[in-house]
Amino acid sequence: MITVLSGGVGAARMLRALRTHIPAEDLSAIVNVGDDLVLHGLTICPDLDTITYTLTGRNNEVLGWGLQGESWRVMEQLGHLGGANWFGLGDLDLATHLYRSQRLAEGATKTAVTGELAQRLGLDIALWPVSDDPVATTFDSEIGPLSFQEYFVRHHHQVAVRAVHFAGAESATLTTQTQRALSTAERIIIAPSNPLISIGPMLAIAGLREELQRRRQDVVAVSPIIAGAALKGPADRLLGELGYEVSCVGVAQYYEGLIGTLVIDEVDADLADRVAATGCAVRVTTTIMSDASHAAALVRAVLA
Ligand code: FO1
Repeated sequence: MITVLSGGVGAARMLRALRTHIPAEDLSAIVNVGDDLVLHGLTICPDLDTITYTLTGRNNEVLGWGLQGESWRVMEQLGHLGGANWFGLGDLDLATHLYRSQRLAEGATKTAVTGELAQRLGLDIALWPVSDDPVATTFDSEIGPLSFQEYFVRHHHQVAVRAVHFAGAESATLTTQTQRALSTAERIIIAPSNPLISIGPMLAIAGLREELQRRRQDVVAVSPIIAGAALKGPADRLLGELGYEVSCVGVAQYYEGLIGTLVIDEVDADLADRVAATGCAVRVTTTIMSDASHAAALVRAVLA
């Protein structure tokens, strides 16, 4: 079993590449729930949905989230009514949130609903929310406290952040499925997701950090920072604002003691010694999954 600690888009692409090399029954993803929100009375789980949509060939590759062939009539009408439409929920995507919200209201767990949606949409790998308890990533920013999606979407992650919090993490527990996916994994991969806000919320839940420390030699992370910048999203900016070096060395420092190997991009080969000085092995390869051959190279590096 290969288990991947996953955020959104970067993790979805890594899982899609892994899936072409290993059988579905040998691949599972443990997914961040810190981006989840309740809006219009609906529970929305962006990272779980991005992975489900991407691995079933449905993700809107232009936006990076939501569904292909989407229309926006509900949002347009909501705008006419004066409702909140800053967070775009497409007409087709809304069906996912309606289904999930109804099932949660009936008492189903997030884990169970994720499995139902995955099965109906034809996802063949195991997909587990890290916890069934609420864990909400929030920010202390220059304009005051912000929820994850207020920071990310409403303010386009363009406001300075002073601190990140994971509300609820102190009392949240890992699900039994998550614990099993970790304990039975021959290798645990940390996807090239944002360390601070995609992997960080999971590390804040009791048991996960300890399990990575215990299994450290089997843990391989992929740096999402290449030549001092993130391919997508605010990982570079947040690392700097929260006092980390904005490079794969900063990523290695954030994961210090938790990983046996960090995979870094070949453009950062000159930083390999400084990464190794944090106490992990370093593997240098192309980490941008721009086509099938590059994705295959990254897969070989994380599985080697
Ligand atoms: N990202 C945006 O930039 N704008 C949106 O309006 C937006 C809506 C949205 C709806 C459902 C969903 O599953 C994801 C959505 N995202 C949107 C992406 C999401 O905010 C982030 O990419 C992730 O939370 C970060 O991984």
